[in-house]
Amino acid sequence: MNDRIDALMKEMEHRLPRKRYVHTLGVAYLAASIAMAYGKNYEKAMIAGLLHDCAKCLPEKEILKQCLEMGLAVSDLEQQQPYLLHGRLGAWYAEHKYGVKDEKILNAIRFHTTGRPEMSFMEKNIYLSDYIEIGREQPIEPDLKELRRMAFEDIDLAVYYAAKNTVDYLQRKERNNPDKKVLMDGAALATLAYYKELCGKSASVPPQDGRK
Ligand code: DGI
Ligand code: FE
Ligand code: FE
Repeated sequence: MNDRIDALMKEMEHRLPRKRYVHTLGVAYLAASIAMAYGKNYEKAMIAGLLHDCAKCLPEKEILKQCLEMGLAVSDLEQQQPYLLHGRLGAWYAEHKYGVKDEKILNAIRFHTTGRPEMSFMEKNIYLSDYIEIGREQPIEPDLKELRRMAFEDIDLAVYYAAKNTVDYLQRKERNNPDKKVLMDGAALATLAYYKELCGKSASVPPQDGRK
């Protein structure tokens, strides 16, 4: 293991609650494995995985406050749901606190919650690894077996299903809690529309949802 990865691992272990750290390690090792399967740089994937949720565990008010202080863009929707900003703030931390200069790693952290159209391989890898890492199991949900296999074979198609499951999940949540409206980020819908178009022909029967 290279020293930088080892140091970041220790840093995250120290800073994150245990459950978030275990998820973080799951994402980091899975992202490294997916990178290996496609002949990509697995150490960079591991760094992105280790840092993707580094700003997740702050109170929402604090996330919003820090984003505004750092001059990061905040939409009206994000103002109402600041947890959507943890990737953007996390990318800022990665750059300014953890010394990450690689723009691909920073973007993978920045866009990991909603994804976006035309993602780089690294962005797709972190978006997907975050969704399917082994800790993402819920006894009440069908498993993610098919999507986990697909991630190693057709990453665009796997991204499409992950985006579809996420949007379906949020729409279901909105239906079940009519008083507490779930605000869908335009980026999540744009991700789904783009990968649906890209994979249109083969996207017929989606694997089941495993989103928490
Ligand atoms: O930080 P993690 O929990 O590991 O995972 P994440 O960064 O993907 O965040 C997951 C949550 O984000 C999940 O509950 C779905 C939610 N989410 C994704 N896109 C949107 C969204 N929530 C809202 N309200 N709107 C979105 O567009
Ligand atoms: Fe996250
Ligand atoms: Fe995560």
